[in-house]
Amino acid sequence: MGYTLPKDSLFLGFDCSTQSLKATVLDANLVIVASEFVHFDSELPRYNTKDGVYRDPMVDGRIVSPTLMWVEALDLLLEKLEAKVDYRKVAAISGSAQQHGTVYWKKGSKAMLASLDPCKPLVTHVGDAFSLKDSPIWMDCSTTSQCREIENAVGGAFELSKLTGSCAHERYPGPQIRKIFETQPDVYNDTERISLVSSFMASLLIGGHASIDETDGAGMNLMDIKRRVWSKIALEATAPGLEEKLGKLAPAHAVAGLIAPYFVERFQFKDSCLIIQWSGDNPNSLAGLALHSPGDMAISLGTSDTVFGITSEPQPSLEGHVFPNPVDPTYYMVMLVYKNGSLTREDVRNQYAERSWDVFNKYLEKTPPLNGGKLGFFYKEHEILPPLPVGCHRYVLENLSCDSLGEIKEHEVQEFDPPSEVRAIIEGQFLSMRGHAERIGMPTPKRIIATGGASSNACILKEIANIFGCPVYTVQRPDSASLGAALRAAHGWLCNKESVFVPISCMYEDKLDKTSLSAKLAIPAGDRELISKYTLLMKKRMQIERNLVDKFGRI
Ligand code: ADP
Ligand code: XUL
Repeated sequence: MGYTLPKDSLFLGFDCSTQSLKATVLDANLVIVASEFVHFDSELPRYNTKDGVYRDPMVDGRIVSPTLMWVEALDLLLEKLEAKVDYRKVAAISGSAQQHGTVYWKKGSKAMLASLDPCKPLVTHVGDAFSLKDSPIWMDCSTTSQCREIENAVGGAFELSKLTGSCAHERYPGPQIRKIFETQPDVYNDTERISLVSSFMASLLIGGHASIDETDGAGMNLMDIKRRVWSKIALEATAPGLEEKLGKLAPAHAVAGLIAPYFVERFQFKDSCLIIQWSGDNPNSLAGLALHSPGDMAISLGTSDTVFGITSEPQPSLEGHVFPNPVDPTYYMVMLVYKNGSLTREDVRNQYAERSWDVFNKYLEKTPPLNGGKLGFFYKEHEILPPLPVGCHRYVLENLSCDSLGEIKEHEVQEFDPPSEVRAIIEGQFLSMRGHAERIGMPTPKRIIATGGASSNACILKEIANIFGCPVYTVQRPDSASLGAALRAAHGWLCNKESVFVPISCMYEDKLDKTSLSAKLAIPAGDRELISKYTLLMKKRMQIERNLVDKFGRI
């Protein structure tokens, strides 16, 4: 059965990502009618961030963002968007945020949130609301010892993965919270509530502490993935009294609350405007890309690179992540995450391609597929997958033309010529995605939908089609996360109206092409012969990667 949304209504979706806060507005036909963004570094220069973050020079791997910058960005974005959107028509708002970042609300902050004065900007009200000024974010990797402590306490990495959907990861809230409990006990004790970036932004909008949604909650090493409740054993392994500080979990399609009077008076939203639970950026992208069946794969090329798909039978492992599907409670999403995404590509571009994507693309076009056997591993940041420290490793492979893995030998080199550096980073990143996706049992993709900033680059998409051997699609806007959030706002509104869960596809079934959710073929599948050569190269790469992890891997 198809459902229609009220004719004149609008649905607003945000995405609080690493580098910017974005917004997308959908009308009742699920067509984008407006979008806007605030770029943190350039538009909020007083926070002095670089790429939206602070890298702590004193503590190796500690990466945080100023919590108040996100607060100020919300007011600023609403001011910018006001010229384009009649806020009185907005029936519901939802959002997306970088996953895993944590916000620490001080004791008494609930009362502060409940009394926001519309005459003054948000930032003046919550300036003193946090027990920790800067929020540890997904790029942080300073919690290795806490990861091991938590894993050991629950019976090992694989046990934790079976229980929560992932083994312990440095960027996950469980280890982050444990580190604060261990190293700053006063901060931990003074904390009334811990939010994820997603539930934090929802909290501002409802003027109260919003629940953490089950999907983003799965990315914490704290939630029982099967039962979708906090896991007592994981909580105990992390910090005392934690359950109370986390509050309740809620499904991603649930209503978090009505919009706070602050936004009604300051921006003229209707007081009946619903705030639907916010969730993580990757889950929101899954919704925004309308992924619906196993074999649909998405590659998001943002600050981080992620690969994700859908499954009904998740198999938690040591490398990927399992989350509940944010728009279908019967399914799960599986995901791989790379920290060295766009910023590492930019680094190679700046060093070898005159700081220009045009030159970068020219180099990609003039170098042959397989790069004459030049294979690179580029880690500008500590990598998650594989767990390797900062560094670059370059190899030249011999006998690549033969069919047997055993006969291909490698020798290490210091540097390639600039065009080969460019091809090496691109081929390396996508060969790794293919190798790891196969290893965690993601179905062979029938099609790939590319999204995120770098998906606007057709030369990069061509390499994806060649390496994976399937067609690559793109969407109207590379920012699928805020689009997914706007769609989820409409979905949550509908579920609330019907007082029952409504499958999201009912909203666009038979008319996907007329909505802004449709995907367009960007690059057809690559040549079959080339794909089998890439298969061999991928296997060789996985072998070398294993050796690198044995030699340099973080324990
Ligand atoms: P996030 O949402 O994580 O903040 P985005 O998805 O907005 O990030 O992506 C931003 C990144 O997109 C930039 O860091 C930049 O490297 C990359 N990007 C933008 N245009 C291109 C291009 N033409 N080719 C490759 N990468 C690009
Ligand atoms: C996912 C992850 C990143 C962030 C980036 O596990 O760490 O993709 O969500 O915003």
